[in-house]
Amino acid sequence: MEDPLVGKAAEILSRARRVVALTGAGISAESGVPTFRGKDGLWRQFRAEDLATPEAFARDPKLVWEWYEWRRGLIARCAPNAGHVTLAAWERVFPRFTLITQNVDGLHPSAGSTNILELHGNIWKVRCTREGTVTDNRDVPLREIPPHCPSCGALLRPHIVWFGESLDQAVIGRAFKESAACEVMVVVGTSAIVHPAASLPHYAAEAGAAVIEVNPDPTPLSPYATVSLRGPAGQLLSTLKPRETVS
Ligand code: BJW
Repeated sequence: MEDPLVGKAAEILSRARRVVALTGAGISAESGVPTFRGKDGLWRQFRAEDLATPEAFARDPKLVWEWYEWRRGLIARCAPNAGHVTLAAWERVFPRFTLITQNVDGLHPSAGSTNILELHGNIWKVRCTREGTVTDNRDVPLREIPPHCPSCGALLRPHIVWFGESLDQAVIGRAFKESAACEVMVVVGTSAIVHPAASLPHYAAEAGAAVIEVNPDPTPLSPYATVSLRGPAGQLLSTLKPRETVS
Protein backbone atom coordinates (compact mmCIF):
# COMPACT_ATOMS: atom_id res chain seq x y z
CA MET A 1 0.00 0.00 0.00
CA GLU A 2 1.31 3.47 -0.89
CA ASP A 3 2.52 5.62 2.01
CA PRO A 4 -0.05 8.48 2.30
CA LEU A 5 2.78 11.02 2.61
CA VAL A 6 4.30 9.79 -0.66
CA GLY A 7 0.83 10.17 -2.21
CA LYS A 8 0.56 13.71 -0.85
CA ALA A 9 4.00 14.65 -2.21
CA ALA A 10 3.20 13.15 -5.62
CA GLU A 11 -0.10 15.06 -5.66
CA ILE A 12 1.69 18.36 -4.90
CA LEU A 13 4.19 17.64 -7.68
CA SER A 14 1.49 16.67 -10.16
CA ARG A 15 0.10 20.22 -10.05
CA ALA A 16 3.49 21.96 -10.31
CA ARG A 17 5.10 23.50 -13.37
CA ARG A 18 8.08 25.26 -11.75
CA VAL A 19 10.09 22.89 -9.57
CA VAL A 20 13.47 23.15 -7.86
CA ALA A 21 15.38 20.29 -6.24
CA LEU A 22 18.07 21.08 -3.67
CA THR A 23 20.36 18.14 -3.03
CA GLY A 24 23.07 17.33 -0.51
CA ALA A 25 25.48 14.51 0.22
CA GLY A 26 22.67 12.08 1.18
CA ILE A 27 21.56 11.66 -2.43
CA SER A 28 24.95 10.15 -3.26
CA ALA A 29 25.06 7.91 -0.15
CA GLU A 30 23.38 5.02 -2.01
CA SER A 31 26.12 5.35 -4.66
CA GLY A 32 28.76 4.77 -1.98
CA VAL A 33 29.96 8.39 -1.57
CA PRO A 34 30.41 9.19 2.15
CA THR A 35 28.32 12.02 3.60
CA PHE A 36 29.91 14.68 5.84
CA ARG A 37 27.96 14.47 9.09
CA GLY A 38 26.40 10.98 9.09
CA LYS A 39 27.44 7.89 11.08
CA ASP A 40 30.35 7.17 8.70
CA GLY A 41 30.58 10.81 7.58
CA LEU A 42 33.83 12.50 6.58
CA TRP A 43 33.72 14.96 9.48
CA ARG A 44 33.66 12.03 11.95
CA GLN A 45 37.03 10.94 10.57
CA PHE A 46 38.66 14.26 9.61
CA ARG A 47 38.54 17.80 11.02
CA ALA A 48 36.96 20.22 8.53
CA GLU A 49 39.28 23.01 9.64
CA ASP A 50 42.36 20.87 8.79
CA LEU A 51 41.19 20.15 5.25
CA ALA A 52 38.32 22.31 4.00
CA THR A 53 39.37 25.88 4.70
CA PRO A 54 41.63 28.32 2.80
CA GLU A 55 43.85 28.47 5.92
CA ALA A 56 44.38 24.69 5.80
CA PHE A 57 45.39 24.90 2.13
CA ALA A 58 47.79 27.79 2.77
CA ARG A 59 49.36 25.83 5.66
CA ASP A 60 49.72 22.47 3.93
CA PRO A 61 48.58 22.21 0.28
CA LYS A 62 50.06 18.72 -0.05
CA LEU A 63 47.98 17.35 2.85
CA VAL A 64 44.80 18.93 1.48
CA TRP A 65 45.50 17.57 -2.02
CA GLU A 66 46.19 14.10 -0.61
CA TRP A 67 42.73 14.15 0.94
CA TYR A 68 41.16 15.23 -2.38
CA GLU A 69 43.19 12.59 -4.22
CA TRP A 70 41.69 9.93 -1.91
CA ARG A 71 38.16 11.26 -2.42
CA ARG A 72 38.56 11.56 -6.19
CA GLY A 73 39.67 7.90 -6.32
CA LEU A 74 36.67 6.86 -4.22
CA ILE A 75 34.13 8.89 -6.23
CA ALA A 76 35.60 7.69 -9.55
CA ARG A 77 34.41 4.19 -8.61
CA CYS A 78 30.83 5.37 -7.87
CA ALA A 79 27.94 5.56 -10.32
CA PRO A 80 24.72 7.60 -10.18
CA ASN A 81 21.82 5.87 -8.39
CA ALA A 82 18.05 5.90 -8.91
CA GLY A 83 17.78 9.27 -7.10
CA HIS A 84 20.16 11.03 -9.52
CA VAL A 85 18.45 9.34 -12.48
CA THR A 86 14.96 10.42 -11.32
CA LEU A 87 16.05 14.06 -10.94
CA ALA A 88 17.66 13.99 -14.41
CA ALA A 89 14.33 12.75 -15.83
CA TRP A 90 12.45 15.58 -14.08
CA GLU A 91 14.02 18.01 -16.59
CA ARG A 92 11.67 16.38 -19.13
CA VAL A 93 8.70 16.18 -16.76
CA PHE A 94 8.35 19.76 -15.53
CA PRO A 95 8.23 22.80 -17.84
CA ARG A 96 10.80 24.52 -15.59
CA PHE A 97 13.08 22.41 -13.46
CA THR A 98 16.30 23.55 -11.79
CA LEU A 99 18.63 21.34 -9.83
CA ILE A 100 20.60 23.10 -7.12
CA THR A 101 23.25 20.89 -5.57
CA GLN A 102 25.71 21.28 -2.72
CA ASN A 103 27.52 18.17 -3.97
CA VAL A 104 30.91 18.32 -5.62
CA ASP A 105 30.95 14.68 -6.81
CA GLY A 106 29.66 15.28 -10.35
CA LEU A 107 27.13 12.41 -10.14
CA HIS A 108 24.19 14.63 -11.21
CA PRO A 109 25.77 15.54 -14.57
CA SER A 110 26.81 11.88 -14.97
CA ALA A 111 23.13 10.91 -14.57
CA GLY A 112 22.18 13.31 -17.37
CA SER A 113 21.11 16.48 -15.51
CA THR A 114 22.01 19.60 -17.48
CA ASN A 115 20.34 22.54 -15.72
CA ILE A 116 22.46 22.39 -12.56
CA LEU A 117 23.69 25.01 -10.14
CA GLU A 118 26.71 23.55 -8.31
CA LEU A 119 26.84 25.75 -5.22
CA HIS A 120 30.04 24.34 -3.71
CA GLY A 121 32.01 23.62 -6.90
CA ASN A 122 33.12 20.35 -8.44
CA ILE A 123 35.83 17.92 -7.39
CA TRP A 124 36.67 17.25 -11.07
CA LYS A 125 37.73 20.88 -11.65
CA VAL A 126 40.91 22.65 -10.57
CA ARG A 127 41.60 26.37 -10.24
CA CYS A 128 44.85 28.27 -10.66
CA THR A 129 45.65 30.14 -7.45
CA ARG A 130 47.30 32.95 -9.47
CA GLU A 131 45.21 33.34 -12.63
CA GLY A 132 41.88 32.01 -11.30
CA THR A 133 41.36 29.91 -14.43
CA VAL A 134 39.16 26.86 -13.93
CA THR A 135 39.87 23.67 -15.89
CA ASP A 136 38.54 20.12 -15.94
CA ASN A 137 40.87 17.55 -14.42
CA ARG A 138 39.80 13.89 -14.23
CA ASP A 139 43.25 12.43 -13.57
CA VAL A 140 43.08 9.56 -11.07
CA PRO A 141 45.71 9.48 -9.75
CA LEU A 142 46.89 13.07 -10.16
CA ARG A 143 50.18 13.44 -12.05
CA GLU A 144 51.73 15.41 -9.15
CA ILE A 145 50.67 16.33 -5.62
CA PRO A 146 50.17 19.20 -5.21
CA PRO A 147 49.47 19.93 -8.89
CA HIS A 148 50.70 23.10 -10.63
CA CYS A 149 49.19 25.27 -13.38
CA PRO A 150 50.53 24.18 -16.81
CA SER A 151 50.37 27.78 -18.06
CA CYS A 152 51.95 29.82 -15.20
CA GLY A 153 53.38 27.24 -12.79
CA ALA A 154 51.40 28.47 -9.75
CA LEU A 155 49.73 26.05 -7.36
CA LEU A 156 46.39 24.60 -8.45
CA ARG A 157 43.61 24.18 -5.87
CA PRO A 158 40.39 22.15 -5.93
CA HIS A 159 37.52 24.20 -7.45
CA ILE A 160 35.53 23.79 -4.25
CA VAL A 161 34.00 26.32 -1.86
CA TRP A 162 35.61 25.85 1.53
CA PHE A 163 34.28 27.09 4.88
CA GLY A 164 34.61 30.85 5.19
CA GLU A 165 34.77 31.35 1.41
CA SER A 166 32.08 33.10 -0.60
CA LEU A 167 30.03 31.19 -3.11
CA ASP A 168 30.13 32.27 -6.76
CA GLN A 169 27.79 35.27 -6.74
CA ALA A 170 26.23 34.45 -10.14
CA VAL A 171 25.50 30.86 -9.05
CA ILE A 172 24.03 31.65 -5.62
CA GLY A 173 22.15 34.61 -7.13
CA ARG A 174 20.45 32.30 -9.65
CA ALA A 175 19.75 29.78 -6.89
CA PHE A 176 17.87 32.40 -4.84
CA LYS A 177 16.01 33.58 -7.95
CA GLU A 178 14.87 30.06 -8.88
CA SER A 179 13.92 29.37 -5.24
CA ALA A 180 11.73 32.47 -5.13
CA ALA A 181 10.05 31.55 -8.43
CA CYS A 182 9.31 27.86 -7.85
CA GLU A 183 6.01 26.32 -6.79
CA VAL A 184 7.62 23.28 -5.20
CA MET A 185 11.08 22.73 -3.74
CA VAL A 186 12.19 19.15 -3.12
CA VAL A 187 15.03 19.07 -0.59
CA VAL A 188 16.97 15.81 -0.72
CA GLY A 189 19.69 14.38 1.51
CA THR A 190 21.01 17.47 3.24
CA SER A 191 21.48 18.15 6.96
CA ALA A 192 20.29 21.68 6.10
CA ILE A 193 22.79 23.42 8.33
CA VAL A 194 25.39 24.88 5.95
CA HIS A 195 24.57 28.38 4.78
CA PRO A 196 23.71 29.99 2.46
CA ALA A 197 22.36 26.74 0.90
CA ALA A 198 20.27 26.01 4.03
CA SER A 199 18.41 29.32 3.58
CA LEU A 200 17.08 28.43 0.12
CA PRO A 201 14.10 26.25 1.22
CA HIS A 202 13.03 28.93 3.73
CA TYR A 203 13.27 31.55 1.01
CA ALA A 204 11.14 29.37 -1.29
CA ALA A 205 8.56 28.71 1.46
CA GLU A 206 8.28 32.42 2.27
CA ALA A 207 7.61 33.07 -1.43
CA GLY A 208 4.72 30.54 -1.29
CA ALA A 209 6.36 27.27 -2.43
CA ALA A 210 5.53 23.87 -0.97
CA VAL A 211 8.63 22.18 0.47
CA ILE A 212 9.03 18.41 0.26
CA GLU A 213 11.90 16.99 2.30
CA VAL A 214 13.40 13.56 1.52
CA ASN A 215 15.75 12.33 4.25
CA PRO A 216 15.91 9.27 6.53
CA ASP A 217 16.45 11.58 9.53
CA PRO A 218 14.83 14.81 10.74
CA THR A 219 16.73 18.05 10.10
CA PRO A 220 16.29 21.67 11.24
CA LEU A 221 14.21 22.13 8.05
CA SER A 222 11.70 19.38 8.96
CA PRO A 223 9.34 21.55 11.08
CA TYR A 224 8.98 23.95 8.13
CA ALA A 225 8.48 21.31 5.41
CA THR A 226 5.03 20.79 3.89
CA VAL A 227 5.76 17.05 3.69
CA SER A 228 8.72 15.13 5.15
CA LEU A 229 9.39 11.75 3.55
CA ARG A 230 11.55 9.55 5.76
CA GLY A 231 13.77 7.13 3.87
CA PRO A 232 16.54 6.79 1.33
CA ALA A 233 16.43 9.15 -1.65
CA GLY A 234 17.02 6.55 -4.36
CA GLN A 235 13.99 4.54 -3.32
CA LEU A 236 11.66 7.46 -2.43
CA LEU A 237 12.33 9.72 -5.41
CA SER A 238 11.62 6.95 -7.87
CA THR A 239 8.25 6.25 -6.18
CA LEU A 240 7.22 9.92 -6.53
CA LYS A 241 5.54 9.68 -9.87
CA PRO A 242 4.48 13.09 -11.14
CA ARG A 243 2.40 13.21 -14.34
CA GLU A 244 3.98 12.40 -17.69
CA THR A 245 5.91 14.95 -19.78
CA VAL A 246 4.24 18.35 -19.96
CA SER A 247 5.06 21.28 -22.22
C1 BJW B 1 20.30 10.66 3.20
C2 BJW B 1 20.67 9.35 2.84
C3 BJW B 1 19.95 8.74 1.78
C4 BJW B 1 21.93 9.98 4.46
N1 BJW B 1 18.97 9.43 1.16
N2 BJW B 1 19.32 11.32 2.58
C5 BJW B 1 28.98 30.12 12.27
C6 BJW B 1 30.33 29.87 12.46
C7 BJW B 1 31.22 29.72 11.38
C8 BJW B 1 30.77 29.80 10.11
C9 BJW B 1 29.42 30.03 9.92
C10 BJW B 1 28.54 30.22 10.98
N3 BJW B 1 27.30 30.44 10.49
C11 BJW B 1 27.40 30.37 9.15
C12 BJW B 1 28.68 30.15 8.80
C13 BJW B 1 29.22 30.00 7.47
C14 BJW B 1 29.40 28.57 7.00
C15 BJW B 1 28.35 27.65 7.60
O1 BJW B 1 27.21 27.57 7.15
N4 BJW B 1 28.70 26.90 8.64
C16 BJW B 1 27.73 26.02 9.33
C17 BJW B 1 28.36 24.66 9.55
C18 BJW B 1 27.27 26.70 10.58
N5 BJW B 1 29.24 28.67 5.59
C19 BJW B 1 30.26 29.03 4.81
O2 BJW B 1 31.38 29.22 5.25
C20 BJW B 1 29.93 29.21 3.34
N6 BJW B 1 30.42 30.49 2.96
C21 BJW B 1 29.88 31.62 3.44
O3 BJW B 1 28.88 31.61 4.12
O4 BJW B 1 30.57 32.77 3.10
C22 BJW B 1 30.25 33.96 3.83
C23 BJW B 1 30.64 33.77 5.30
C24 BJW B 1 31.91 33.36 5.65
C25 BJW B 1 32.27 33.17 7.00
C26 BJW B 1 31.35 33.35 8.02
C27 BJW B 1 30.04 33.76 7.68
C28 BJW B 1 29.70 33.97 6.30
C29 BJW B 1 30.65 28.16 2.53
C30 BJW B 1 30.19 26.79 2.83
C31 BJW B 1 31.02 25.79 2.06
C32 BJW B 1 30.67 24.37 2.40
N7 BJW B 1 31.65 23.52 1.83
C33 BJW B 1 31.53 22.10 2.01
C34 BJW B 1 32.78 21.52 1.32
C35 BJW B 1 33.67 20.63 2.05
C36 BJW B 1 34.86 20.22 1.24
C37 BJW B 1 34.59 19.26 0.11
O5 BJW B 1 33.49 18.75 -0.17
O6 BJW B 1 35.57 18.94 -0.55
O7 BJW B 1 30.37 21.59 1.38
S1 BJW B 1 31.29 21.62 3.72
C38 BJW B 1 30.17 20.30 3.40
O8 BJW B 1 28.86 20.60 3.95
C39 BJW B 1 30.01 20.29 1.87
C40 BJW B 1 28.54 20.08 1.72
O9 BJW B 1 28.12 20.51 0.44
C41 BJW B 1 27.94 20.85 2.86
C42 BJW B 1 26.56 20.44 3.22
O10 BJW B 1 26.53 19.12 3.68
P1 BJW B 1 25.30 18.18 3.31
O11 BJW B 1 25.25 17.99 1.85
O12 BJW B 1 24.07 18.69 3.95
O13 BJW B 1 25.78 16.79 3.91
P2 BJW B 1 25.64 16.23 5.41
O14 BJW B 1 26.60 15.13 5.56
O15 BJW B 1 25.70 17.32 6.41
O16 BJW B 1 24.16 15.64 5.47
C43 BJW B 1 23.79 14.49 4.75
C44 BJW B 1 22.30 14.26 4.94
O17 BJW B 1 21.91 13.17 4.11
C45 BJW B 1 21.90 13.89 6.38
O18 BJW B 1 20.80 14.69 6.78
C46 BJW B 1 21.47 12.42 6.27
O19 BJW B 1 20.40 12.09 7.15
C47 BJW B 1 21.02 12.35 4.82
N8 BJW B 1 21.09 11.02 4.20
N9 BJW B 1 21.67 8.95 3.64
C48 BJW B 1 18.68 10.71 1.58
N10 BJW B 1 20.22 7.48 1.37
